[in-house]
Amino acid sequence: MSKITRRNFLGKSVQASVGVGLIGVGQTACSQTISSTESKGITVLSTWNNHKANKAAWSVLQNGKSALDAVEAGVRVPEADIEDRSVGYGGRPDRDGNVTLDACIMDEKGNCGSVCFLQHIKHPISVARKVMEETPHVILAGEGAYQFALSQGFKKENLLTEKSRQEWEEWKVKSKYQPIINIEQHDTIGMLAIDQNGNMSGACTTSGLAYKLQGRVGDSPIIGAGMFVDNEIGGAVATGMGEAVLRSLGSFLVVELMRQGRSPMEACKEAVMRIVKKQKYQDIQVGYLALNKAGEYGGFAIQKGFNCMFSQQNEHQLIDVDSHLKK
Ligand code: SD4
Repeated sequence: MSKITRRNFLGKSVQASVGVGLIGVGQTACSQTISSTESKGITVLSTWNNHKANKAAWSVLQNGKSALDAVEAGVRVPEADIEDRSVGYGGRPDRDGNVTLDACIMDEKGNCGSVCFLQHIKHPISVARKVMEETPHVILAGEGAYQFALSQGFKKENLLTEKSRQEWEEWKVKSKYQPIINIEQHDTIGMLAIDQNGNMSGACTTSGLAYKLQGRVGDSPIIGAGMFVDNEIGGAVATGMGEAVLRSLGSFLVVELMRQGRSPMEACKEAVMRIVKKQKYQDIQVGYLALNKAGEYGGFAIQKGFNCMFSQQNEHQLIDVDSHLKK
């Protein structure tokens, strides 16, 4: 039986974790050579406390299936979960009451697929995979994505739950658009996995920011912004205020920084610091997670309160991620 534990993943304690040999996140990153590190076996990393999603992905990997199958199966869990208010079914609507979904997926060969502004379909990640596998395109949007989903056998469903509808009705009284850090920007799932062949894939899926303008698309379905995988190096995922991630193409940046020798945590930190340097950051959250080919992970966020699920060696850990702002 796998077990779930909780630990802190703050800058200093990361270094300390190297000592216990569990994960080598903070190892003298700049000089780290990935090829010299022994494989740590199948691995899953996801944003926020998505332990059910990690476990679903884990069992797919344990059955010898691909990282691509694992990330799809993993993120389908919150997509179907009515309690997850930032993803799929049960997600908060835009300001006109429409639940609109964004998702993308990428495999170890660099193939990718994405849907954005998709309505009425519970599993946008599976539609994104179909875009990747069944079309010559990368992104389908809106009505076109919806029609494509229907043509692939997906069913039309009402995704606006009573709870979300009531909250939206209450919101309309004042109609104040001010996303709340770690609440309305919370729970988007970005997931990276390494399978038994050492291949990495990634997925990201969200209903985006609550009460956004109709038609708004965030970072999550944009390859290189919400998620990016390069099987030679590693992958990265983002959560939080999508506009800030889009302006800096964050996930691609994190992977490129790892290519230059940064550890996963250092790469995430530098990508966060680019936002801090060039954008208004005080009232927004952005968190990055990265996983390199050796199975080492790291993360960094603007604000306190970001955490992640890390699964390796049959252990699932909920880990607090370090941040630029400490309060
Ligand atoms: C977006 N990045 O649409 C997403 C929101 C998010 O947890 O990450 N929520 O901007």
